[in-house]
Amino acid sequence: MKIVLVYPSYGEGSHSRYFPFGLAYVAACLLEAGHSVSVVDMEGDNLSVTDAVRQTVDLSPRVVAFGGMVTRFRFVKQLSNAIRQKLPNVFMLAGNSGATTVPEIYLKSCGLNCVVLGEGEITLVELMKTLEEGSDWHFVPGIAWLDDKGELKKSLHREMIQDLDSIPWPAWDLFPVENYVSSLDHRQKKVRHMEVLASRGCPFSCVYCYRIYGRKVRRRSPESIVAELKELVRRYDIRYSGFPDDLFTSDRDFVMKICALVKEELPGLKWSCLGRVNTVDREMLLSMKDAGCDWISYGIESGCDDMLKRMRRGVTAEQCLEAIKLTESAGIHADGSFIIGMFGETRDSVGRTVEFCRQADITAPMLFVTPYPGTAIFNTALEQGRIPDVEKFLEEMNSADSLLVNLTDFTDRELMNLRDWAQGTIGRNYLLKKPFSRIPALLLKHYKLKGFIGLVHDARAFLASLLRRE
Ligand code: B12
Ligand code: SF4
Repeated sequence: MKIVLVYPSYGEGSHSRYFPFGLAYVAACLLEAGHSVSVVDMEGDNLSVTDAVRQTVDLSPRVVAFGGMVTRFRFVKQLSNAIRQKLPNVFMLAGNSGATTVPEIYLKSCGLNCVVLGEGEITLVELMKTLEEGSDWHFVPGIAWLDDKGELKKSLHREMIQDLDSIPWPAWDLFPVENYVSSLDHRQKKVRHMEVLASRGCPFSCVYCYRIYGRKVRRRSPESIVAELKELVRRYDIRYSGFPDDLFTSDRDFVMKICALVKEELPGLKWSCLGRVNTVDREMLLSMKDAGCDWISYGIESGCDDMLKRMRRGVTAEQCLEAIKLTESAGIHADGSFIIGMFGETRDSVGRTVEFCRQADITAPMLFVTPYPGTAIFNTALEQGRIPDVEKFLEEMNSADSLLVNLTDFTDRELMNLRDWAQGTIGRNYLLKKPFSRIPALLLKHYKLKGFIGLVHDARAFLASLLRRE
């Protein structure tokens, strides 16, 4: 069957390029099942909505399927409505975190025939088989649709895939892979890169997080992971990789085995991962360093224990500080992510986060807490009437750089000022700790990324932060 997979853009003018692993996995399974699969990639090819619609329509597909996380909803909506006008009989569906958590909105606003809930590999293949055979697709487990009265219906629950090694590797070549490999990586560095997913699932319960893969952690075999890395080096000459898994560092034996294999079979490859602070120890970090790991990003979120408790992080600020110091002392750069604006946030709690960053000697963007669908805080915010129009909220979503839903007792303006103050102070403390090496390095990086005008803009923002007081 002729299927077009569409990767919606993240935002107009966005320069980031994030390889769509979800779509690439389902594409690989569709190819394996013998379907004819094409990709229209707004992000990878930098397409406008008009171009993406034209490319899709020109392919005359029987099925159009949209991917992309919830932040890309507005593009799914624009694309799907335009495609429906030109191809009234095409079967349209969407998958990924947005379609899974707010299926009704996707179905109603995008004119979709159904959405795929959760893991898509097996569900989509079964759905396509059923469509091809002309049988009733409503019985395929793992989907949702609207009935004649416009009410949401769901088929039986789809069990998670237990053996991750049974899933084929992502179908990289269907996408403009060179554009991804040669784009800036998540550290804003230009090095040929492509990441690899090593596991799925997370047992923790952070209130701002949505776990599409459930609480049980499933891991691929280290052999399969390293074989995939070798294939990426062979095919695309990648020099840098990474594991953006929720919990890459949570199983010591698993990490140690991967390190041993990477060291032996891929000497010279550098890589990064996401980490959880209470799952690393010195010996493990040294092995990771030895195997090429040069960067770990920890989800720290706050430097205040009370806020960490409210977030149900299950760790303390002290543990976060220790992990960062341990990581740096093992020769690996430690990075952290921070959020501001949780229920109960105060000036004092934000001040503690700023102080935490000073002690840890790190800088990081501070994003606004956003109650993404599927999270505990989304439900609370809805109950409290803080999201009066969910669809509008989805359409406005971005990378959490602007305040969309205020969960605090501050006014919007106060919270935004507090964020600017905290962000500025964290950056200033960091730069002024080693001014002669850090300030020129930062200016050079910004010049490379944004050109002279961007550089002037950032320099002014830095100077303004020196003057700002909270
Ligand atoms: C890597 C990653 C990123 C990368 C970029 C990813 C990308 N390609 O855009 C970076 C670091 C940039 C990033 C940023 C953000 N991220 Co992020 N990210 C992830 C992470 C860790 C892995 C995503 C991934 O590749 N997974 C592996 C693939 C295989 O899984 P998948 O995409 O879910 O695909 C499966 C199913 O969803 C489904 N599926 C997917 N697509 C399709 C399509 C079809 C047609 C079908 C049938 C099925 C299907 O089948 C796939 C295979 O089983 C997830 C957490 C997670 N465990 O998934 C968070 C996650 C997706 N991110 C999230 C968030 C909130 C963000 C940010 C908004 C954070 C922020 N505050 O700035 C930004 C937004 C960025 C943007 N540009 O849109 C949330 C989304 C929450 C939600 N309710 O939707 C997640 C779930 C984290 C979390 N646990 O809360 N992210
Ligand atoms: S934030 Fe990380 S540790 Fe917390 S539930 Fe989400 S994936 Fe798990």
